[in-house]
Order: sequence, then structure tokens, then C-alpha cells
Amino acid sequence: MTTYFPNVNKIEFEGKDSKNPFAFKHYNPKEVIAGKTMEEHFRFAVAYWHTFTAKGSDPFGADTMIRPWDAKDPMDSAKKRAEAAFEFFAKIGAPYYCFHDADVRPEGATLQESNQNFDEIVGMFKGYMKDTGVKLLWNTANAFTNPRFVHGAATSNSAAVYAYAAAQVKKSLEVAKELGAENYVFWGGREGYEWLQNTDYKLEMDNLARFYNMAIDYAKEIGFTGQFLIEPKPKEPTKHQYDFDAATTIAFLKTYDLDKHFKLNLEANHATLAMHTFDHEIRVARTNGMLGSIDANQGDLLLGWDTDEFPTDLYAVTLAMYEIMENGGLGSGGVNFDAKVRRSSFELDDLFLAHIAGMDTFARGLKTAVRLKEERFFDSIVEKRYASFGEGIGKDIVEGKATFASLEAYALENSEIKNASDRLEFVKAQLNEFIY
Ligand code: XLS
Ligand code: CA
Ligand code: CA
Repeated sequence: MTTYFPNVNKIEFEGKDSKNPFAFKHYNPKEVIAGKTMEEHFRFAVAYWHTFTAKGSDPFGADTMIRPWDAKDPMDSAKKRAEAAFEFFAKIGAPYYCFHDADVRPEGATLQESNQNFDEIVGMFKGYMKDTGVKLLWNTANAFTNPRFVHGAATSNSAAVYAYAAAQVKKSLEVAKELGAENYVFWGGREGYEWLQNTDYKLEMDNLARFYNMAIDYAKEIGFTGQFLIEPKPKEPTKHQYDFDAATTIAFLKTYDLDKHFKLNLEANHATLAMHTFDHEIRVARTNGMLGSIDANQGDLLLGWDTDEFPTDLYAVTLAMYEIMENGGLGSGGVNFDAKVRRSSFELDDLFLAHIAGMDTFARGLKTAVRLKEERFFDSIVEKRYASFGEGIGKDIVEGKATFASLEAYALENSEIKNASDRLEFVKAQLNEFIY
């Protein structure tokens, strides 16, 4: 077997005083925290597209990353890439991976040829998964890169494109079943509009719902039982994407009676593009019982693009982990590094260093989240803040006993209202003490 990463051995936990850059300082897979090992809490996954397929180009510049799995023939490249990917998964110690069809196989001249290429790679994956024990967290169909999706896929104005996208998802569901994927993701990069005035919004929404219904039927037909996930994003590449954020996506699913078939895959950078924090998106999903999985990364607030950086922001990750813990974990989901090394981090070793940074950041976030819970930091703030709903008129409101007349009677007697300060600066300084 060829080695693609000869300089790197299996990454081990060495503790926070280690000076070895190729070691975990905080992520200790076997350490038990709040009743589960860290490995079980996170279910870390490596994103095939960013780590093995993308090569550092940006809208202004060409590839900076020359990889040892690059070959002249695209199918040769795909095979070597698969071999390299599994060597990487095993060395970094990620129990899961995720991919789009287009990341792993070259597109053929016809749909049949694309499917044949796909089958060949899936056959290799099956063997490698067996050898390494690495599992598939989720797969998905790329219905956005090819020029045929210029006007959308399941919301295209072209029925032929709609059919093509359906065929692609059908194939990806078969692959999901074959590889035992624990989830299947729909991300609608081109499902939206460029110009509202040439768009039949109602038809596109109805068609999208029909598409999802057909996917549900087909999964049932072939016995695929993984969790369906929708990944919200407000824009980019499309000006306006229909699955704008968690709340919009949940409303869509409820409108079309699809909510019991789906959960959400939430991405940190998509949250910030929607002008939300990541913890906001997770809170909305978990409150509705729809938190499925997360795409771990971070954006750059100065750029405003979907820069998909590796997550190193301890503050944001801690608050996200707190929400995940409050949800009782991620169930069949996991923490997928939908993150790419910067264009200037073009050496092979950077792939390891970036994942170590992300995994260590999540480990620290988890530990702090558990302490925040144990010490009831947020719980006691919230309890105190809403105490008025635990007694008297507030209790009546919560128990559904109040009416406008009873509230008016109360207000007439109690019009002198005394609000309490949130002491935000003070409590945020206390939060800093937990985190740093
Ligand atoms: C792009 C999305 C995409 C999904 C899967 O912004 O993050 O990569 O995660 O199609
Ligand atoms: Ca994503
Ligand atoms: Ca993204």
C-alpha cells in the first residue's frame, strides 16, 4: 500500500503540556466526560471535498496545493485520493467521513458513466471502511457545480434538470444504503433565486417539497433508514437560498408536512452569513426537536464570505457545545469539519495540524460547557430572570389561566413596574472566567 503521509504517524493525545505539534493537547478520545467518551460526544468526521478534492483555488487565484494523489487521468486521481483519504482518517483518528458524489468520482460523459465511476470508487470505500473501521456520517449529491444546475436543481425552471437531479439523488441514496451512511444531507446551493421577478416562487417551493417526498419514498423502498438532514444557508452561490436559516427551513418543512422526516445539519459559517450566531441556530433547531448534525467551521467577519475556516474560536465553540449538550448530544449526527485549510497553508502536514486545532478546540469547548452546566451558570441566570412566571399572575399566564380581562385587572392594580438590570457586562466577564 502506498503511503501518502509518510512523515506523520497516528495522532495521539499527549496532554496540554505537550510541545509536539502532531499530538492532541485536549482531545482525548477515550476520556469520559459527562457519561460518554469524547469520541462518542463528537463523532468527528472529515469532509472529503475540502481535505482531499479542493486544491486552494479562489476566485482570483489558481491551485496552490499539489497533492501526491494527483494524477493525469481523473479516475486514477480518484482512486489514489480514496486511498490517501483513508490513510488520513486512520491517522487523525476520525471515526467518520462525509462526501458529495462529485468529490469522489469524476463526472462521466453520460449519467451512466458517472454512475459507473461512482460504483467503482464506492467499491473501494467499502473495502477501506472494513479495514479501518471508519464509518460514513453522511453523503450527499452535488447538484450545484455542473453548469446544468445554473437555474437550480429541485427548484430549476427546467423539468429535465429536475429529473437529472432526482436521478443523482436516487443514486446517492443507493450509495448511502450500500455504505451504511448514518444520515443523508440535502444542501440546496442553487435552490433559490437570482431574480424574484422571473421566478415562480410557489411552483419552486411545491416542486422542492415534491422532490423531498420522492426521496422519502425511495429511501423507504430501498430500506435506507439513515436520518435525512437539510442544511440551511442564506446565500452563496445563489443570491437568495430557500433554506435561509434554521427557522425558515423548519417553517418550510412544517408547511409541507415534512418535519417528521427531517432534522437539520447546521453549519457555523452559514449561521454567520444569515447574521446569526452558531449557538442561535442550534438553539432554534433543538427547541423544535430538529437538531441533527453540525458542520464545524467558522467564517471571517471581515470578509463576509463562506470561508469555511477550521474552528478555533473557543468562545463560539463553547456556546455551541453548550447547546449540543442541552440537546442531549447529536444522536446519529456528528461534528463534521466542513472546513478547509487556508490557501496559504498548502503543505500536506497542514491537513493534520488543522484538524488537530479543530478537534482540540471542540474538546476544550465540551469541557467548559460541562462545567457551565454543573455550576448552573446559565440555568441560574435564566431562572432568576424569568422568576415572575413562576408565581402569581405569571404562573396564570404560563398555565393558560389568564385572559386579557384578568391581565387588565392586574395591570390596573400594578402599573408601577420595576425591571431588574441584566448586569450583562458582569455576567459576560464571569463567562470569560469559565472559558479562558
Ligand atoms: C456549502 C455547504 C456544502 C454542504 C454539503 O456551503 O456547506 O458543502 O455541507 O453539500
Ligand atoms: Ca456545510
Ligand atoms: Ca460552507
